[in-house]
Amino acid sequence: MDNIPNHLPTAELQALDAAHHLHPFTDGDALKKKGARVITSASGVYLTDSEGNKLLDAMSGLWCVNIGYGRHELADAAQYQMKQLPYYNTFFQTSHLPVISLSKKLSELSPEGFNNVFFASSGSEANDTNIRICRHYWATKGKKTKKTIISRHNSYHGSTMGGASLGGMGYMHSQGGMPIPDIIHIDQPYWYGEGGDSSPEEFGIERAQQLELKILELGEENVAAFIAEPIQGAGGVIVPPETYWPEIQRICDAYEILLIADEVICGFGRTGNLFGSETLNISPDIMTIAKGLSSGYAPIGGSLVSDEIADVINSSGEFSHGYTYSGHPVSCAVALENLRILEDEKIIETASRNTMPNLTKKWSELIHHPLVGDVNILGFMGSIALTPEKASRAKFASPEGTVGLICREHCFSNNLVMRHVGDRMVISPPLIISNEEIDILISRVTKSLDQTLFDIKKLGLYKAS
Ligand code: PXG
Repeated sequence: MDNIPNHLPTAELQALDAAHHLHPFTDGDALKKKGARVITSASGVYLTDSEGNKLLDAMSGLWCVNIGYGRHELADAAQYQMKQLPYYNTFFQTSHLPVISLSKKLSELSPEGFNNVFFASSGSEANDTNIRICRHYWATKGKKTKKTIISRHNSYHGSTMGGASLGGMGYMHSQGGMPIPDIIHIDQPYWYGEGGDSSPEEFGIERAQQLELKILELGEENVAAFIAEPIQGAGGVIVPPETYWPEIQRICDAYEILLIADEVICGFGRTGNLFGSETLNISPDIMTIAKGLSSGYAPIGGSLVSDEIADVINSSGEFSHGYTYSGHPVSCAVALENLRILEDEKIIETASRNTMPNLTKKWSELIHHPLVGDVNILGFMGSIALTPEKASRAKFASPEGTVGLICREHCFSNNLVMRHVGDRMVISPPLIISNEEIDILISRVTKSLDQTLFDIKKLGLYKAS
């Protein structure tokens, strides 16, 4: 079945959606006025909406559909598993075939010294697990005061109380009393926006050294871990200066703290290797995984932990933590099939050899557009910063995100899904995007930028703050 046949007219679907569905990260009243875009099917890199429009999805859904849409092998794997064993848990000394196979597979694929995984159903849950694991790890080792986790402003680690607290989004913290205790944020390595007159190299070192200063301020005996995305995704695809990660690694090695690499977006090929940590030469103790693990076809996440952490947790008596769906058999079967396709079809190798360099080249040329002040790209994570004044890296006088939103709307009208984060535009296409589709993507981005420039001039928004 390619589509839900004979669905209701779009306006009726939108009215039902508005009446009964509370959307994530959405202004409900604004959505009610406008009506949701209803997606009905998808194939490859294209989505089809209820009006029959075909949109190029340059966001892989929400950074997750790494193998592209429409791979029926994953549907077959899910169907087989649902018939065989739709559910069983992994609590109380039980297990099942898909979770055993996936755990083994992930151990084979992970860097040396990573042979254990704790499963969740999402990246948020997995990061909540990480809070539990790293605090329990230190307590088991007799270091009960090592509880504080250092994270970064403008990082994204999920939307549960734990995940959102780890994340550095002020607008999330302000709704519901976050961050929870013992989570502290340092500044992000965002040179274009915050680097002032320093060079990117100097700035990368300075921002990394904030970690060391924070450890010294809090006392090493009170710090459990540092968590970071190898490349910030939801914060606007911020590729850190080259000096940043080596300095962070030096600090994490020099002090007795755990390093958690949140690979929820970077993992499973997005940066050209299986993990972003490989691309950026990071040696973490824990890696958060989700999204690309199943290419979004089924909800699954997890925490890959070092052997040392697994040994300590195993020796601690009962670890009183887990989710009904930890290691859900259908999600595990789907993830296994996804990993098989990624491997057998050499999707990551092909992208990193062929399409990633091509997109990098063409994306980088967008710097010549009058509205673009900055281009960031690594693998298939790209961003551009919109600016009214390239030379000074100025922001717009209008509230942040006004121009970005205008641009995103033009993208939609041009049948392109590109997200805006404030006035940065971001992309994260499926790994299977072809060079011809990259040309279509770039031409739609360029057209949308031209239309945005035209509009903001007309509206008087082409002004620096
Ligand atoms: N860590 C990172 C690095 C993420 O990007 C999560 C954890 C949480 O995963 P779950 O599966 O709980 O959503 C994420 C999720 C956006 C956007 O608009 C980004 C995410 C989720 C939803 C929207 O950029 N990232």
